[in-house]
Amino acid sequence: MLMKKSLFICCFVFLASLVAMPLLAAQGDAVPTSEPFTGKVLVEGLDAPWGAIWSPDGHLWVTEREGKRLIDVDPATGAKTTLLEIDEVKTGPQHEGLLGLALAPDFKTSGLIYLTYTYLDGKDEKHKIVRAKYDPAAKKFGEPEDILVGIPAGSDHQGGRLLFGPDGNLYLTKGELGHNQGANRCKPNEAQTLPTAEQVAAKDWSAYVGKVLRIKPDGGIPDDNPEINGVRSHVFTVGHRNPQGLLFIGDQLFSVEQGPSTDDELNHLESGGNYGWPLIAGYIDDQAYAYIDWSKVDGCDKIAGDVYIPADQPSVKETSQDKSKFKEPVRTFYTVPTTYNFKDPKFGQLSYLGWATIAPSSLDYYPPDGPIKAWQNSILISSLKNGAIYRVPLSGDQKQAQGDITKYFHTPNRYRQVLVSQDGKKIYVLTDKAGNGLDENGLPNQTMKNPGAIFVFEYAPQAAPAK
Ligand SMILES: [Ca+2]
Ligand SMILES: [Ca+2]
Repeated sequence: MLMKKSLFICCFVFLASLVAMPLLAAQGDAVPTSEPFTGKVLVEGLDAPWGAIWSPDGHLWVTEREGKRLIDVDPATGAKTTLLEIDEVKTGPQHEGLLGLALAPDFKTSGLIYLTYTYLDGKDEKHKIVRAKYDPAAKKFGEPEDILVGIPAGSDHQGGRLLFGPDGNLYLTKGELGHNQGANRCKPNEAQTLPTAEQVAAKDWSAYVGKVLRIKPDGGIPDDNPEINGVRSHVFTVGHRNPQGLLFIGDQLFSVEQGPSTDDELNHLESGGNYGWPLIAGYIDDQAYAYIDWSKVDGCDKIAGDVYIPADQPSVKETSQDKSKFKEPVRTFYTVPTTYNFKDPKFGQLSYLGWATIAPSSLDYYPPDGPIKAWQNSILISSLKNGAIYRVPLSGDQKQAQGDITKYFHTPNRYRQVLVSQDGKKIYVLTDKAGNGLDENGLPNQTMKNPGAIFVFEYAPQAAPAK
């Protein structure tokens, strides 16, 4: 089974009302949904909103990936102002541009915000982290200062989520640039490649693809970063595909990453851990995935490489690895048998939309004392492909997933980030401005209903239940 039955039971009540009503039709529309949430469009037409955080005065600070801007959005009215524009940002249709942002823990005194984006270094595309200082009089940020430059970048799987930990260090998710698939299928995947001492000394960060990095606020390497294969670098964890979500709950770090044709992952990240990609997708179970190094296949550029297992190519079984060297995910979305139909004709040319994945893009935490009782101590995950929020309840020690996954707030859009309001009563969702997803009937949709929007779903226990 692709999904547990309970997932559908929960969602149908909510979905039914969404389909029946013109929800989220236009900016400012307040449209009743089924109890207990109402939904509205706060703002629309942003230039690919990618990351959002709460500002010190309770506004949303949002990066526009293609707009190359950091903007302030009033969460009550949707009014927006520009805080910073960065001309140097190199944009692309999907993965390149201004990405994550993080407020310095000492913002009140330092006024610093950290941002991460792709840029051109000569002809080479790279990825960097900068910081900029807030000018309260001008209500704008000043010229950014480089913190860490020369991180690899490319046209696919950039990662890009940025977060401060309770340890005062910065964490950055870095994808493996989509190597070994699609247009980049003949480039070797280096998510398992480790930096050498010589590379670190030369500030050659080429092995940072497919990793989560841990970085001092001045760009340096923390003294207590893991020594992996005898080398300490910015690398905190290894073996990721396209990690786009990062979350601390207390001092516990979680991530979500996009799997190949199955096995999107929720991971609990531990220092020095190896999360398996591309040798392993999801659990070490040989289900619907085996690694093929296309760069070593004769005539690679002439073969229409795909990400699931072609019967006629040499592949490496997951179970041939030493299991003790790898960390398995907390949860997958979803693990399916090798016999799964990856080419369901109802998805036409966009067959990947029928694969057993949700394309997770971010995650946030619903706290144990939040007013939505059923949601307490849960992780919320935004889905690009399905335009929905998935809720994963956690165990009491907040380290394991527990219970059924439920799905909420589906619309024919791609959800880039989910953010819980500070009072726990509202859920904010950023949408992509373009791309492919699934419509109300679970069929391919190439026209986003609310491009570049921020939605607000408000908990409304007093609202009448939907019939
Ligand atoms: Ca993994
Ligand atoms: Ca597997």
